[in-house]
Amino acid sequence: MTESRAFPRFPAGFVFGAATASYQIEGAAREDGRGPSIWDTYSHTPGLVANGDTGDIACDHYHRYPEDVALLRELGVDSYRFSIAWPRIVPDGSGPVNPKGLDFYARLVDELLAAGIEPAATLYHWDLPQALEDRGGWRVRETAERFAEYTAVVAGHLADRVPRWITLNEPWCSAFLGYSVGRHAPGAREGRGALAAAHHLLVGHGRAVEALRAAGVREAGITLNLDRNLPATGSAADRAAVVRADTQHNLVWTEPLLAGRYPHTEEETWGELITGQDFRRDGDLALIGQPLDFLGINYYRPIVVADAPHREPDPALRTATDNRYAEVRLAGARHTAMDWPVVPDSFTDLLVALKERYGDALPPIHITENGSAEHDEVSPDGAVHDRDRVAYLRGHLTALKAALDAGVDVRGYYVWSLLDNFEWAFGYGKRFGIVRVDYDTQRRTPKDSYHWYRAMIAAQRD
Ligand code: IFM
Repeated sequence: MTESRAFPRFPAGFVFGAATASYQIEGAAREDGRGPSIWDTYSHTPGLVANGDTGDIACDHYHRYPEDVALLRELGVDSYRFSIAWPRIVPDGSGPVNPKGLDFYARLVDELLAAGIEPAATLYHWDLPQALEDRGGWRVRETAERFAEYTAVVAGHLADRVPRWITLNEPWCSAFLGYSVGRHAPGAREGRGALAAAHHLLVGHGRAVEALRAAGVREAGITLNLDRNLPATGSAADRAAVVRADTQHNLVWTEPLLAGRYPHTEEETWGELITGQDFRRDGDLALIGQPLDFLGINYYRPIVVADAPHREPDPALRTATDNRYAEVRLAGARHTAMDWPVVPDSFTDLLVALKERYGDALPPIHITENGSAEHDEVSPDGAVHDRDRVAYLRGHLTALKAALDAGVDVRGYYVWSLLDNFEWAFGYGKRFGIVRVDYDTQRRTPKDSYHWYRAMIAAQRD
């Protein structure tokens, strides 16, 4: 299984890493002055998260981080991507800073550096302080300002030791799953609110980049979950549906970030983003589109899209999503435990298409997440022989190498995830880790995929 000839070979200096996020692994939700976040509120609301799961304890990483850093060192990664919990640093969203929160991340960073691992910090992986949501959340511009202040505090403390910074993780999820579909915190189902959230997240990103630059960080970027949308058939209607899906999921972010403009009204979608919204201000596009050192991309699967002209629009959502298309199951593909199709070639195609669209305006790319949830079982020998995850990782790393060979400037790859963890509305039922976590005992067991990834990294250095 671990013969080196089976491994794709990456250029010298290519960064291999593993990723996690604060609410998904830390636990210690009420410890050392941490304030409540929107995910505490959401997960404690009956019926919203599978099995009533919450992040109260999660992987108890807050206490067990030395063990987790030891796992990373043994894995041989160059870099570890973690996120900082805003409500640990500024428990009320504004006002006093909590020194114990800063200390926790300083200890984690020091532990990583001592293990020879470069820290990569995400500033916002969805755990907004509840106090800010109570004042309007991402619907209001004030939240973007508070985000910049929090960023300045954290960067002022850690910029000397953390070279790579990510402002936002997957703002599409924050804006649309959070404020339109209601499947993520804060669970709102609004039209205009979601559009305002999308815009204010981008403004917050721009203000945070300014704060990171002022603190002298080496690399600043943002992470997007970009979709590879495929037409269900070759019909003109399905191809038009793909344009609508691309506009809503991808271009709404990449156009302002990389091309300094809002997306066009292709297929009459997102009209509201084009015509003047009162939450927009002069200068916003310049702020949002300032140069980045890298673009983070999270990729998991393609989405097959079909025209759905007769779908009844949901009045609450009609200004936020164009639901004149539907997702279709991809016949013939293996599906993961998330029911996501496994199509590594789509990964190559997504990256090549991005390069074709943006050319030299596309900054170097880091794949900040890629991985799969599988139906893992513990074997009688105590091991987890997660063959499907190994095949997924092998396929996607090979597809990534094909994108490099096609001329896409990709500098790094972070597997999602180091640990099994709290998979948002799915709770603990979905396992993405290359290390199994027994949630009763908190015992960590490296799976076969961990050993495979370790051998793959080691093979690069032969
Ligand atoms: O677990 C999430 C992560 O928080 C964000 N990107 C997708 C992952 C898998 O769903």
